[in-house]
Amino acid sequence: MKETMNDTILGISTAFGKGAISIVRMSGSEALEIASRVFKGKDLRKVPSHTVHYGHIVNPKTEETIDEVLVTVYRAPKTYTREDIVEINCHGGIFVTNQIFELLALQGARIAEPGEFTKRAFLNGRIDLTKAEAVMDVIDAESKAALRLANYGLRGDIKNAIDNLRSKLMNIIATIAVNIDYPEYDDAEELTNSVIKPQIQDIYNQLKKILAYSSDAKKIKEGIKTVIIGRPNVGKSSLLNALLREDKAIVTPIPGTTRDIVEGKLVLGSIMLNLIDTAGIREAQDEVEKIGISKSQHKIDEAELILLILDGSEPLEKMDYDLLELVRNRPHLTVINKSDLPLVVNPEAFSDAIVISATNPNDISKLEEAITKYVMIRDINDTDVSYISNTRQLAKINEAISNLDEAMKAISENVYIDIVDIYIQAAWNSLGEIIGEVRTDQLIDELFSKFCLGK
Ligand SMILES: Nc1nc2c(ncn2[C@@H]2O[C@H](COP(=O)(O)OP(=O)(O)OP(=O)(O)O)[C@@H](O)[C@H]2O)c(=O)[nH]1
Ligand SMILES: [Mg+2]
Repeated sequence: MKETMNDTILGISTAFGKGAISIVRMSGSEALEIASRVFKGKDLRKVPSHTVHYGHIVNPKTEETIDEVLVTVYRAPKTYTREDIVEINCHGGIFVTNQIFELLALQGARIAEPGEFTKRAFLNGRIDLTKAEAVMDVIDAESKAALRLANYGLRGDIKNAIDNLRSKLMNIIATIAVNIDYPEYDDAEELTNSVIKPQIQDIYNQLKKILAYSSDAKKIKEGIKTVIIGRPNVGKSSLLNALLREDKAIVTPIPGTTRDIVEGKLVLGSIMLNLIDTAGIREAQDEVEKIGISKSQHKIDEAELILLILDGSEPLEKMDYDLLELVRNRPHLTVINKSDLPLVVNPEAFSDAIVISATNPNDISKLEEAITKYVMIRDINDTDVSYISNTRQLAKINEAISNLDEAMKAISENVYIDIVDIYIQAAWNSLGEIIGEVRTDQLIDELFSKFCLGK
């Protein structure tokens, strides 16, 4: 069915499955009318906005009662979508929820596309694109810090920062357009060099700063890819299990136990690690192990943090030295394991080794502290910068940066001012796409389709 903005949409806004309550939601000009046809209680068309009403959902044809419910009525424009909204809180069974949903659909409400409620909020001008994307980030947040970042977006910090930069660009565009005669400058060339160029440079610097902080923001949102490596039997899987507090990977005294990648998520305060346990690296004994080892090597290349595990109870082998060399120029921590056994590896020989036993919970806390310290994400309370973690938004920031770079180059080369103007306008457009002031229908459709149903 083709979406239009005029019809009344219908969605189940709670997660699919059995629960204490479910919420069936409608938005649109017919929402109150449709709801009142199936609701026995007060006349919903006459109740004030933002009020809750007790009653029953009754099939108007059969007069059969379907559920006892609470209905909340929100009248436009102070609602999530800026349209009339009705939310039915029913009992949280799958069957009963679907019954109410179907009944409303039969009365003329159209089943909403994923994200269509939020899309309406955007199209009706209640929120900009950065806020819409922040709604999704709030839902997806997996740690305290990720939630805090999402809330910056929701509060409008990103929109404000972008608006501010865009209005500065608009000033430059206006200056060029009116071609003001500055008596104190002999010619246009001097004007662009001494007035316009520093202004562009300033905006450029601010965008660069956003980019610099965004890598932290991305890590907070998506987690840090952390790979556990080492030769067979050093205790990689034991360590993964200890960190996850779960028997996720198989542990045996037989070297070559882990043959495939085992993954898990670990939240450490404000950061999240995507932990990956790998097959121990050695001369493979068979085909399966060979594949496992080659996967391990791939993971090392993609890692944002490597935990290199050494067995402290045995003399180091050539493979240990090879691995130490491999991680030398990559972000890594060296972990000497099995410290409950007599140590033959001297920790002093390493500048930064952490000595632990994977079997000792205190040591696991010690390792977690070391990881947190090593990763050291800047304090995200820094209010001076807007953190952007969204890939689409970052691509647009990059576009704006390269256009401003071109503009400054053009000025240095004394290129005709109209060309400079084109680059500045392109940058202004790229920033406009971040907040959705410049947009295509395709972008909007794609973006909202990533939402859950009923949101
Ligand atoms: N004493 C002692 N034994 C440990 C410790 N950590 C792991 N082990 C033992 O070492 C053996 C190998 O442990 P795993 O965790 O399977 O080692 P791995 O590095 O994953 O081995 P592969 O998967 O074969 O590469 C098991 O018998 C563990 O119980 C430790 O801190 N102290
Ligand atoms: Mg293992």
